[in-house]
Amino acid sequence: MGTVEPQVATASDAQQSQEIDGFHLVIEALKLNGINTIYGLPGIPITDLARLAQANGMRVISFRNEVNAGNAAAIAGYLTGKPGICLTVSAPGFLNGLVALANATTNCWPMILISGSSEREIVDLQQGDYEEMDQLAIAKPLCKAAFRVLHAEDIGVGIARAIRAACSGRPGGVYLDLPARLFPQTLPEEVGRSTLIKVVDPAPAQIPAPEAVKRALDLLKSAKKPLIILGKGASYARADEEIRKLIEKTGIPYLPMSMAKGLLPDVHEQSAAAARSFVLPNSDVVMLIGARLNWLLSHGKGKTWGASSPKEWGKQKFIQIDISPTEMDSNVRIDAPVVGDIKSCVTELLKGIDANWPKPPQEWLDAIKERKSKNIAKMAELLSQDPRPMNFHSALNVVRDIVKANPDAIFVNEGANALDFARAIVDMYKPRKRIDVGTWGVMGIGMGFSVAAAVETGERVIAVCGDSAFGFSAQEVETICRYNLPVCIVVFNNNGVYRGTDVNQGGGPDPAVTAFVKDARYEKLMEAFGGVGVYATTPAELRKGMEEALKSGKPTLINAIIDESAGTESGRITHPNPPPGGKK
Ligand code: OXT
Ligand code: ADP
Ligand code: MG
Repeated sequence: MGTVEPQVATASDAQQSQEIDGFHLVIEALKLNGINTIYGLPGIPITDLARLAQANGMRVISFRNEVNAGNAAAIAGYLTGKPGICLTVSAPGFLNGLVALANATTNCWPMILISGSSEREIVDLQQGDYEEMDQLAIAKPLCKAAFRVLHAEDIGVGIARAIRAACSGRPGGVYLDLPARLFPQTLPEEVGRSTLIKVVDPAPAQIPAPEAVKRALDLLKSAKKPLIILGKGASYARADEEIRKLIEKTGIPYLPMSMAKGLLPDVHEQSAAAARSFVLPNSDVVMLIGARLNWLLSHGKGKTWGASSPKEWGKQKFIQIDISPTEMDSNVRIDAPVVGDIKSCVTELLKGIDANWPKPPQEWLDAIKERKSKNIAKMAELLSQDPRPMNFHSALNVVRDIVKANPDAIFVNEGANALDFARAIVDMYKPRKRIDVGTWGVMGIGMGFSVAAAVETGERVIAVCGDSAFGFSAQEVETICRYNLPVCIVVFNNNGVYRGTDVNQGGGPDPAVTAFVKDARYEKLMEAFGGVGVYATTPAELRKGMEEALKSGKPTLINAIIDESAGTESGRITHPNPPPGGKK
């Protein structure tokens, strides 16, 4: 079928009608849907689209590498519920953005990657265009949906479909392929505008079946050792009030996964976070709310759950609230699936919970309390030490205080030890304030997440990054300075990946594969771009640097010197790199 040439008004028309081009149709379609920020990196063929977007009142944040722009767009989606937009050039720029798009899809965050691309006829004949690549085909397996638009009159539908695909059901990443020749196409202005679509109800409520709600309530009521696990889906669902009521009305202990911390304050008496390895194997009914039984929850079986052999699998009975029907039974049997959006599901559950709801047996609560107080006492002992050089505990003891004093600040966290110790030590007090490496445990999210958190929320941002993790996106320190964002980066500098003490086992002159330049002066990177650099060797210097950064709102990088021998390999991942010979 030949291409449909856009019907362009001719000069002979009674009145010279105004025309609108593809550039403006894309911009207007985004703005029509309340999307006013683009995270990207300019270049052929999308530089003019970025310029025009900025000229037409959109905020366009330009990065130094598209993966960071993509990470920013992904977390913007999580933080706002609207799809974050990442704009890249073709081929290599698209591929850099694809890493973040795949990560957004894995984490169920709404994001749209818009990339310019080469013309179909050249790509399909593989005739060697500039940055030639069949981007749509490459994106499809790695994201939730992927679309291409060839004609200006289809831009409205293309953007609408991308928004709806990103936000509805299980949120995720969507790829939108815009070949270069689309942008200069024109339509009569009123015709062009009439093709734009304002998406109605992009994330429709999905009401659970009454029998599913009843089945779940009956099972939960029968529990002698109930546990509720809150995942990042529960944070994303913005059902904060409903979830708090569910937990407090039932009196059931809860375990927040890392990005669900703060849905209820971590100091809440029903939090079982400090008794994790006690409650998981000893619970008898577990209600998952927006949390998958994936590797982070040991797949719902094995030693973590007191169910090492297959005959013990299903030792616990599971209730799972999730918008994805096919998530059920993914790892172990789900006895009471409740399929729907979390807000609707929890609202329906609450209708069946009144003042007579049987509280969990006191012995269960007392056993948890006892384990919690043991772990908290152990932690307090570690936090009270003040070694030189600092270790993770003494540095994080400062961070813990600063976050407590600034509960509205967004806390970005990446690394291995820098991540794992922070998860247990730094309490969160409000929902959607902790953003981290997520389901994939991906390094390099730090600066992209920090930029988007500052841009989307207007709050202060505290980013605690391992020195390796920071290195993945360090160049965006310039981006943070360029937009003068209130980001306080704390680099936990222990001279390497996991630690700085490894040696080259071959005995040669090269450093160990995990080792970095010792005592690297990361703070000078921030100073190079006009920000504030702090070199901190003590908790007092770290505290002072953080307090000043939060007070001034100036881009700040604190190079926190951490004992290079502190920390363990791969953090707390239960299956670290298998050593040679396979046995530990
Ligand atoms: O109950 P028990 O007794 O078990 O105790 C638990 C809690 O009850 C208790 N707890 C408490 N006690 C007292 N008080 C309080 N408040 C409290 N709260 C909890 O503490 C313990 C632990 O609790 P936790 O953490 O909840 O429990 P647990 O068992 O750990 O939870 C299990 C998991 C799996 C949920 C948890 O461990 C988890 O979420 N893990 C995530 C791990 C992860 O994702 N790590 C990042 C990836 S590691 C690796 O992949 C790295 N790489 C490779 C790489 C990556 N990832 N990406 C890319 C693009 N390229 C390469 C690299 C390169 S990490 C990394 C960089 C590392 O170097 P850095 O320099 O950046 O970092 P450093 O390590 O600092 O040098
Ligand atoms: P965590 O890593 O914190 O345990 P996961 O990313 O594993 O969380 O799980 C998030 C789950 O939440 C996904 O299965 C996703 O389908 C689900 N989810 C996301 N948003 C909603 C929502 N609004 N309603 C119901 N389920 C949701
Ligand atoms: Mg390190």
